Amino acid sequence: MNPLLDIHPAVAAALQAGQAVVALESTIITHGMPWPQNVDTALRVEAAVRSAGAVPATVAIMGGRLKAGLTPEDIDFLGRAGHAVPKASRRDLPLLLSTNALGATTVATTMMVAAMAGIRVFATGGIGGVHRGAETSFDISADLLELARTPVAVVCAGAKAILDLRATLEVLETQGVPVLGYRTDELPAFYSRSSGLKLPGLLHSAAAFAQALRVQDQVAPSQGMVVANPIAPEHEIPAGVIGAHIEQALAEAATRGVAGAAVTPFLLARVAELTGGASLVANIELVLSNARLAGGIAVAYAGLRQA
Ligand code: PSU
Ligand code: MN
Repeated sequence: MNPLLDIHPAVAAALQAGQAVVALESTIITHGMPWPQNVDTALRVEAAVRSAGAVPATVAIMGGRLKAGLTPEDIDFLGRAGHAVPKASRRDLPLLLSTNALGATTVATTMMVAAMAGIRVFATGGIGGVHRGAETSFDISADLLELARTPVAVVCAGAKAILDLRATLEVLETQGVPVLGYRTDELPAFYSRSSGLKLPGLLHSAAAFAQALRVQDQVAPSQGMVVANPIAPEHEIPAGVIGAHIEQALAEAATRGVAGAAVTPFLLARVAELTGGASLVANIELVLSNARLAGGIAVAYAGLRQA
């Protein structure tokens, strides 16, 4: 095992016994939602994974250690600290770990830790992607490159329309990453079910995703997968409504010169403010839905491995 990794006893016991485990990220807690909804949601997401029959492993960096599985006290601490916790993507690990720092793991680093621990399935809200204007800014999330080289399935509601979704799908295609819809053939756009962008394929059940992961283990064992689960219709914010707020947040980011790792947290927080909190409700509901689906996939996958 990686000497920098601590696996929570409940997670270690489940992995040892070949039982289902679902990884969860911590940047969504510190940078994706405000306190106290962030802590409440993180604990509800863990409960949703348990209800599906799997063990949750929320991932973070604490005291210079990689953690797979946190205590409720750890989650509360991270949630209250919020933006004071450094956002940790792949490039940040040597600095944060060697200086005993705290770090909130993004999709990229949560995948890395999940793979080290032997966890195949991960649930979150949305992945990072190609930012609009990337042809000049070169701002492409490290999440996309991680999906190309780390064998973890990320169950998400697609990616937010703050990004260039078409370019995001193109990069994933170039990198050979399967992006499969759960009962949809369109890339979901986080708050909205539809983006107008066709996916290469769709599957209809958790069991079918588990089969696809088993096959991927055999044909592309170092690759990730995007499981695109659209927000439930009753929680959706139509693209026409959210679109204007996204445009305004993007314009403000440009005016203020927000760049680098600060771009995504800035846009997420601004969109939540501009929608008067409506986007936060949608965000919470879609993460819970992703946790339930991820739990189902992890249970089915564990069953296939034991068969
Ligand atoms: N998208 C969301 N919510 C989030 C994030 C993205 O809808 O919380 C977070 C995730 O942790 C993701 C990260 O991995 O932002 C991407 O940041 P960047 O674009 O800097 O790679
Ligand atoms: Mn970036």
